[in-house]
Amino acid sequence: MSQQPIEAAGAVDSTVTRGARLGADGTASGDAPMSREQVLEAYRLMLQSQAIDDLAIKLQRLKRVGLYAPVQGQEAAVVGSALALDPRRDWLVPASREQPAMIRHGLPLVNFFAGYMGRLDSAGIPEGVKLLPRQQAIAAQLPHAAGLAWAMKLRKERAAVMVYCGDGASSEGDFHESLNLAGVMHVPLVVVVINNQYAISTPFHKQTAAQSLASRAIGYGMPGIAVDGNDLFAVYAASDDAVRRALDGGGPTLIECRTYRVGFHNTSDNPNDYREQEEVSAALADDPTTRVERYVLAQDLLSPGAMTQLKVEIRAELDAVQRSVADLPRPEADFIFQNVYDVLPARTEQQRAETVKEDRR
Ligand SMILES: Cc1ncc(C[n+]2csc(CCOP(=O)(O)OP(=O)(O)O)c2C)c(N)n1
Ligand SMILES: [Mg+2]
Repeated sequence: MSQQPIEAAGAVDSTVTRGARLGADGTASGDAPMSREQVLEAYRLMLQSQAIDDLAIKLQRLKRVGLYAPVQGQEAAVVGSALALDPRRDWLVPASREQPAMIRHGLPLVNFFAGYMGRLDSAGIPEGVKLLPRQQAIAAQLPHAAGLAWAMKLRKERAAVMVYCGDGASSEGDFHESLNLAGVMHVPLVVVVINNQYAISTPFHKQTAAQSLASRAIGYGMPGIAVDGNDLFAVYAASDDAVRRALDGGGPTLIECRTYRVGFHNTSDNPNDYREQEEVSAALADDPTTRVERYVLAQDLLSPGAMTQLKVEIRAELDAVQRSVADLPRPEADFIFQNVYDVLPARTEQQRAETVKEDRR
């Protein structure tokens, strides 16, 4: 077999994209890659994501939510990529911090809150919604996504699969195996790596000696592109290109969105233990939603009054949903022991009995 030509490296653009992009002051250079309706949809989803973060953290403090991982700081990366998909056609495979993408793809708010508030009977993904569940096991969603994309190809269905993972996940074996398979089988997969600079407390430079995660794409024989993950337009443009390539039989793409996890890893984490406040302040000053908000005002897409009204409506809707979910029946305590084993092992059976007894007190 002849050797892979070295020029293949030329196919890989691992630099941060330039061109028609949205700057920190809210001005776009070049033509906007999104329509007016798409910008407004993105802005609404970004505001809703912020409101969900606030509400879920409050509910966790009230012991009504078990654990929550906020999106804060990553809204443009998550929303900009998800908006490149057609939910009726394409599949979305999340990691565990892509809440607005899951909602945009068709997960109803009630089901979303039911999952976090332990009303598991109501938390499922409705039939027909092309979405996989949140994945807590780091990188374990990637083999599923590569397989799903391969299935689309085998079935000759014209659909793209978008899978998310973090910078930390990109150091797992599952990442390598999945991207390698996706490259070899030339499947319609878009891998969005949300590089938020941390895997819990481990900063990027301790996770990898590489300068760029996008440059890994060359090893899998696919295009790799790094974008400013706080720039809605840059993320959308790169994702839209990648989805089109997937649909047109051009195979997989790796997109690295460079952003910052402004919030804590999750509600059980204290990031002040491992990072400096100046770093967080700098990220806060480059908030991705503020960029879009400035653009929306400058382009007169919404008046200041309509913007305030929208924020009030979003919060009121979430509050109503969370109240309705709180009224749903709780599952019995032994629910968590079902659907794994046919016959429970002795120790697990003992735990089940203790849990049920504890719950009846
Ligand atoms: C297989 C596995 N190993 C370890 C963990 C514990 N863990 C939870 S989140 C996390 C870090 C993930 O970092 P990253 O992939 O960058 O995603 P982020 O949390 O920053 O969104 C780890 C190690 C886990 N959930 N699964
Ligand atoms: Mg991370």
